[in-house]
Amino acid sequence: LELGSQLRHSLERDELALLYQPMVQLCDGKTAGFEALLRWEHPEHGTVSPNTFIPIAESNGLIIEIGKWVLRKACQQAMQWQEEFGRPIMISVNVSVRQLSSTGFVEAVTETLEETKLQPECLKLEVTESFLMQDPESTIELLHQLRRIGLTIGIDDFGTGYSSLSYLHRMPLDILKVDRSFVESMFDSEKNASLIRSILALAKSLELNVVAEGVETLAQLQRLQDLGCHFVQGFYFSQPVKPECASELINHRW
Ligand code: G
Ligand code: G
Ligand code: MN
Ligand code: NA
Repeated sequence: LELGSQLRHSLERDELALLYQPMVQLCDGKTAGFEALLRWEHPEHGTVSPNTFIPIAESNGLIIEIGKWVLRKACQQAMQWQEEFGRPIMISVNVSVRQLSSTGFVEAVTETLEETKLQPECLKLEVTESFLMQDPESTIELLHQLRRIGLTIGIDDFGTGYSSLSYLHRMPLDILKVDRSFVESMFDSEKNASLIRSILALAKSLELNVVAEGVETLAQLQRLQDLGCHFVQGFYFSQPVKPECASELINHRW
């Protein structure tokens, strides 16, 4: 059977799972929240990366159902942590282009929040730069609707797409996530170092908080802190982990 039709059964067979990667707040070294990252535990192929199956789910339409499952699961988990730890825990969910553009997306998010009782302020949606620029006028409207509900919106993988600056400053956004390729190469040359400085300056002028992704070394962490980055994420702190392991990171001081 091809992967696409197997994917169709993955939900009912309980083969999808979310891992959680902590996002660390630099001003106090506290865990600010987690990004939910989807995995498919395939009975024969083992763990399949979302890089492989999300494009399939996008093309056969399953992304809508999978996306709803991810959203509900992540909100339930955040609510469970809130009850356990007595304070709100921020959760970030990646949403794909087709999911965001589908009719009823805003309603589906609203329903999930009502069902799970999670405060909207605890939910962050990560959208890609390419999505934002695909149809900027309707995107601006959609983001306003999501913002009115109370959600936080972040641009994921920033710097890898082609953002129009004139549109970017009109987009109702809260967070800019610097793509990990910039963090990876920041010590390679003076040019690369100034590139990351420029992204941070842009974020500042757009009044966006910055998350640097893919932080793997102490040197990267220190430089990012000096450059005024607000949040960091990466293997230096933790890989994406199962919910039980993530629980242990909530009160950890980094
Ligand atoms: O977790 P990992 O680094 O393997 O993720 C690979 C890619 O899959 C990343 O671009 C990430 O944003 C994307 N991804 C992970 N989880 C989800 C999800 O739940 N929904 C969508 N649409 N993309 C996801
Ligand atoms: O596109 P997005 O930013 O959502 O992708 C998240 C992906 O990045 C996940 O698959 C996650 O496993 C991966 N990731 C997270 N931290 C690091 C890191 O420090 N180094 C590398 N190479 N990948 C990372
Ligand atoms: Mn992401
Ligand atoms: Na990214």
